[in-house]
Amino acid sequence: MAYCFISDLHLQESRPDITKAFLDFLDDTASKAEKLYILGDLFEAWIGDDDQNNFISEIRAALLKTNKTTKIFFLNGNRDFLIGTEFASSSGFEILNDPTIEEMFGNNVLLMHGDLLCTEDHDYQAFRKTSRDPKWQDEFLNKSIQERREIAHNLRTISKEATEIKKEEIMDVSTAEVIRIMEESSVNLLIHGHTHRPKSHKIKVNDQPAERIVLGDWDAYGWYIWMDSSSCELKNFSIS
Ligand SMILES: [Mn+2]
Repeated sequence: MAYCFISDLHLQESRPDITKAFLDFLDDTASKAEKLYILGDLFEAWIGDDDQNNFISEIRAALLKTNKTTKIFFLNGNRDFLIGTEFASSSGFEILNDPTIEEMFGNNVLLMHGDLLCTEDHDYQAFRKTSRDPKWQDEFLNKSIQERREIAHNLRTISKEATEIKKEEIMDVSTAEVIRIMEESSVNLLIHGHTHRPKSHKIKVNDQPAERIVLGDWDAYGWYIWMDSSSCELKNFSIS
């Protein structure tokens, strides 16, 4: 028995190399696991489950196929926070809350996208709070697809400009917040993505040895974690 974890693929039509790597990964690797956890930012952008095209249909078909061998879980990232139950149920996966605690091989594991850990980024946390409000989401989703596309594009431009002037530390997780939430959740393993800084960090939580494993974004390399009863390893493979 094994579990597989990925995040931050940022799938988009303009990167067919990453889409192909993902489809191959589902067939060759993820389908051999009992469970696949997609920890957010599967897509570069998402403006609602009703915005459909051939590209999205291809991904949905691949997820449905994988779902025959592997149970798939997803938690929303900051790019695809609008993926909802319609796309989830038609693609054969289940949406988890962020954060989620799951028992895995006798151990409690904390799963997050990772954006909640970036507590130093006050502007982003304020936007996150607004955009996760059901009322804001209803209003947004009731706009025409064209209007939503324009708003999403403008938000992206503003966010890009803000990101360029933010300090590196602000864009990373707050170590204090990592310890706080791990202690509060009584876990010794945290798995997340978002920061695009793939690495396994040995830390201490409640004076006990603990680990925080950060998944990488898919670009020149694809990143995943493979967990079984005896090990939990961050792995990568070349895409281009
Ligand atoms: Mn993210």
